[in-house]
This record gives sequence, structure tokens and C-alpha cells, in this order.
Amino acid sequence: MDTLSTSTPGSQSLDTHNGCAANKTDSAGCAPRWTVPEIESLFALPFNDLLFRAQQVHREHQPANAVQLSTLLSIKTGGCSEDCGYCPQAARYHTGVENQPLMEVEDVVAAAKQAREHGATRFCMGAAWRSPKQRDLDKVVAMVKAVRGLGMETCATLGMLKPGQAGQLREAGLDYYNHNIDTAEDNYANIISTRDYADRIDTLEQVRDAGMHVCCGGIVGMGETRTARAKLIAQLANMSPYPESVPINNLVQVPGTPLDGTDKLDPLEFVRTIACARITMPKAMVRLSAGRQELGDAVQALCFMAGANSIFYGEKLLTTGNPDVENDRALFARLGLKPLDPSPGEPAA
Ligand code: SAM
Ligand code: DTB
Ligand code: SF4
Repeated sequence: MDTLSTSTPGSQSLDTHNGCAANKTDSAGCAPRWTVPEIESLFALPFNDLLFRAQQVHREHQPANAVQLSTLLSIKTGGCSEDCGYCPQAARYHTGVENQPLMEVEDVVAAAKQAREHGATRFCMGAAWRSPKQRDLDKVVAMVKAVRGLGMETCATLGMLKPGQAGQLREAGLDYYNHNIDTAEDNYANIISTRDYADRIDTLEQVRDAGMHVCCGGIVGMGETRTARAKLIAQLANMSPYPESVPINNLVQVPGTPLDGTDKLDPLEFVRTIACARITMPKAMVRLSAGRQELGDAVQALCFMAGANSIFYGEKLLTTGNPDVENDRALFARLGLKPLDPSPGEPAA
């Protein structure tokens, strides 16, 4: 059967795409769940066909009108030794970001409580590190325990992990570890030179082996080709299993970073990227991540139609702006969207 049929979009059960069981890839001798040309063919569908198919997959696997709210806090800001070309927190770029040391546990807990009061169910702690030092990790472990104790899902993004560190985070009750591959493997060196793609995969494996959920996605709008976007989606969708959470970021251009001034991505191409993520990773939470402020309400509505079911909620991402809570509440009311409850049966501390 033609898996990319335009006449019957979404008619195939995507759990068995390419004959593999759900969430399986070539590890069991199957072909990759998704080839790059297949994903390019999805991108090339007429917009309405692509969105219709994505919406069908979405309804088959996810509550139709529920969006998860995740609040982000920068627990250590700026001064990072890496050279990620998009990032305002790299020490080597002059972006005006003020360096701040690792926060105190009680301040993090106060921020998490406030996020919970505003309706967030997941709290994500981000640190501008290449990788955490053990004494810093000890403090993050205390933060994770305290935030988990508030009944929120916990997520952290701390850079590359050394052997044993993922286990300590898991022990503390960390539900998700965010570590993005950011761009297609063959585009990686154009964006970052201080580490390579294999380093990212290594940390992701440690996260999986420790029994945590994986939050892994990327950034588009960095001047990449559509083929590069298709490769990014293929690399995520062919992970075994694919990530439980897939953030799709639209580059936030920050003066002082090498990628500032890049030609802006057509917003409809961003929507297409979300749709491709939804179709290829039906069970994942697809997060409409950085760049929401620039997209505006109507394009965000298209992203929800295309299968996005998670957002960062709160005035700030890490160092850049995000729509304010009142705006998001109003948008949800206009669209009839409801916040998604935390998943029952999530791993508890
Ligand atoms: N330092 C850790 C790391 O790189 O894994 C964690 C924090 S880092 C800021 C987390 C992610 O934020 C990056 O992987 C990237 O996907 C995203 N990000 C950073 N700057 C961005 C920007 N200007 N626009 C969109 N996404 C961005
Ligand atoms: C992710 O994929 N996006 C978030 C989160 N994971 C950590 C970060 C976005 C950062 C945007 C730029 C900033 O605010 O510094
Ligand atoms: Fe550092 Fe992470 Fe920013 Fe890269 S993305 S410069 S690793 S904070």
C-alpha cells in the first residue's frame, strides 16, 4: 500500500508503518520506520492533505483538544563553553545575556509552585552547561526531588551526561531528560563545532538506559533545506523507540549569535514540520517550542491542527520571550483547547 497516498490521507495505521511494530526500527531487522524520501513526500503534499492526515493521526493517538503545559526555568544562565550557532548563552557570543550561577533549591521550588498555580503540569529546568559537574548535579538532584514532591512531572536539560549521572537523576525522580539533536546529522557541523552528533546520541542512550523518558527534538529556520528538515524528522522517528516528547523549535534569532540574520522560515513550512513530526511519531508529545511569540495566534492554531499538543507556558523560555499566560489562556479559550492532565502512571520518585 502506498503509505503516502494523497487520495486516502491517514488511512494507514501508522503504528505498523513499513511493517515494523509500533516504536520499533531496524533493530529487529526491519527497515527504518521512515525513510527520508518518504518524509520529503509528506512535506510535499498539498497543505490541506498534509494537515488532514496529521489531524487524523493525531485523533487516532492523542486527545483531540488537549495541550500539555510545560514551564521552563533557566536554573543556570549564560557563560556556556559551547559554540552552538543559535544560542544566546554561549560565552563566546556577545548577546547581552547576563550570566547567573546555579540557582538555590528553594528559589527553584518557589518558581515551580508558581508554575503549578498557573496550571503547568510539567516543570523543565535548563542549564547552560556543556555538561554538569558532579557538585552541580548534586544540587540539581535536590531540585528534582523537591519539584517531584509538588506532584509535577519533572524535566531537565543540562547538556551531556557522564556515566552514572543519568541514573542519579532518575533516582531523584526525573521523568524526562531533554537533549536535542537540533539538526540533521550531516548539517550538525555547520551549526556546532565543539561537540558532534555522536556525543548527543551517547547521552540519549544513557538517558534511555537509566529508564527515563526522552525529550528530543530540534530547531528549524536555521537556513537548512527542506531535505535537512526531513532528515531531522527521520532521525527522530527512527530512534528505537522514538522520543516520548519531541520539541520543535523555530529559531529565535538573537543579535550577537552567528545565526542572527538568517532568512526566516516560511511559517507554513514550520507548520508542515510539525505535521511531519506528528505523522511519523504518533504517540509522542509534539511540542510547539521556541518561536511561538513570532508565529502569532493563527499560525499557532495551524500548529495545533497539525498535531502539536504541548507548549512552553510562561512569559519566558530560557533567556528569550514567550507569549504571556493571559495570551495563552485567551488563545486556548478561542480554540476550545484544554490543558492536558499529567499522564497517569508516569514514573514517580
Ligand atoms: N545546554 C544544554 C544543551 O544544549 O543541551 C541545555 C540547554 S539548551 C539552551 C536547550 C536547547 O534549547 C537547545 O538544544 C536548542 O534546541 C534550544 N535553543 C537554544 N537556543 C535557541 C534559539 N535561539 N532558538 C531556538 N531554540 C533554541
Ligand atoms: C527545547 O527544545 N527548547 C527549549 C527547551 N528545550 C530547553 C529552549 C528554548 C530556548 C530558546 C532560547 C532562549 O530562550 O534562550
Ligand atoms: Fe551551551 Fe546548550 Fe547553548 Fe549550546 S545550546 S551554547 S550547550 S547552553
